[in-house]
Amino acid sequence: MTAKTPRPKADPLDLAGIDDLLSPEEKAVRAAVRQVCDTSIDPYVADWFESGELPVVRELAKELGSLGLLGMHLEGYGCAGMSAVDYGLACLELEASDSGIRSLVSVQGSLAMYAIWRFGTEEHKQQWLPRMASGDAIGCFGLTEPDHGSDPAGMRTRARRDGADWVLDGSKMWITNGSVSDVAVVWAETEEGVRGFVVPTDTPGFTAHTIKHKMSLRASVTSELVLDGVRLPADAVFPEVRGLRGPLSCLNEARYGIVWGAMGAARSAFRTALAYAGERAQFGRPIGGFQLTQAKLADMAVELTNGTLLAMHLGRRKDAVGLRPEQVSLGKLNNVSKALEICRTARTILGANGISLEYPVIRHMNNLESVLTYEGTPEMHTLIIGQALTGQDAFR
Ligand code: TGC
Ligand code: FAD
Repeated sequence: MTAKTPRPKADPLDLAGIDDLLSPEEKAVRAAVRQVCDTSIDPYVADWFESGELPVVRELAKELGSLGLLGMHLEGYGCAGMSAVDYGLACLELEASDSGIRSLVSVQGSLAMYAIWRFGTEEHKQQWLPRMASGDAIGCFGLTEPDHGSDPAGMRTRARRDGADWVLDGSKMWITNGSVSDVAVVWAETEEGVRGFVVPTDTPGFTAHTIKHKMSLRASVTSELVLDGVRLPADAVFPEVRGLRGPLSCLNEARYGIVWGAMGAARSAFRTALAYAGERAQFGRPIGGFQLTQAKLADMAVELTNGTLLAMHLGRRKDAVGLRPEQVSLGKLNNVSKALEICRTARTILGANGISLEYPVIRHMNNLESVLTYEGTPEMHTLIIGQALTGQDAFR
């Protein structure tokens, strides 16, 4: 650049120029996801949130499936086989629309499909993965129970042998996609430790009840699963994996997507607050002209940049050598907490309008309260990092 070349105008949503770290192919993936968000999600999502329903869940699943977004980082069986960074970029764009829609995709691809892809038999994979990749079948992942959330080791759901069959009894709570699922991956205690089961949801004894009265993740189906003498054939179980290693391996995948996704919700709130600060005038000038507002906006831009860079680093590392659980925890802990702070600050900049669903800010803020809790609370991720740092287990 010569001294006379004018400096290109700064992109307020990417002050550090993180975009330059993306290849043209990665930018194309991002643009394709943004387009479907712009046309099929953004015009409707505030209404879905307000009504607490996702009436088009099946159509949406098929549309997302046709774009290759379901199980997009898995190879074979109709899955797109994309990179971790591609998957992260998709999560970011989806969550810029709504955390509930990113959750639909995360639970389908990173939890239910990943569990079957990683631990299932060839028959499980053939039966479920192509239909799940296309969005023709929806899956859920049942780990949490009413009395066992952070500590799944205490789960009470039991699977016992009855002749060649398995019989499952128990319940799972707060299960995303539960009442719209065709298949549930259910983790249950057996005589040999925790094992995973592939449960078609039309199996007698399986029921799912939608949880109402949520003030967060309202554009997402959340359910209680009841397993009352659910009889499954011998081959319904994941053959090899035993113990919590099974479900926790799947959580690594979904938590990774959240590292990116949270920055999408933050970006949307920041963009809204920045525009509002430029238009809203008080005391005879735009509120963006006051130092206190600028300090808020600058802090938000710094945290958005830091979080997106961390996501990018973890994505590149995942593609190159894989991630250790504490590296995923670092990203989930930081990015969700910072995204929530960004949304709360954005809400203050919007004043009274900040509490209205006319703007996306309070929707993102409320959604992130769920994202903070699910896939491991901040306390769990703090303790996972603490364990990695000190070698001491402080969970119990
Ligand atoms: P611990 O004794 O540490 O470990 C048991 C076994 O698991 C292995 N392990 C892991 N393996 C893979 N990935 C990880 N991240 C792993 N962490 C541990 C470990 O090596 C051991 O293996 P082995 O072979 O020696 O038996 O287990 P613990 O009982 O002390 O628990 C550890 C703790 C607290 C970190 C874990 O329980 C935990 O992460 N709790 C949080 C529960 C949670 O996050 N639930 C999420 C449910 S799903 C969900 O929320 C979906 S939200 C919807 C959406 O994603 O959009
Ligand atoms: P608890 O474990 O009871 O924790 C309550 C509080 O105590 C938290 O602040 C926690 O950090 C703290 N705490 C617990 N233990 C300790 C400790 N040792 N030290 C310090 N603090 C501690 N689960 C699924 O299996 N599948 C899903 O699809 C799914 N989807 C979800 C969707 C939504 C909208 C929500 C809200 C939850 C979903 N969950 C799902 C459940 C989620 O994973 C759990 O809510 C989460 O793991 C926390 O469990 P809990 O709610 O029982 O809280």
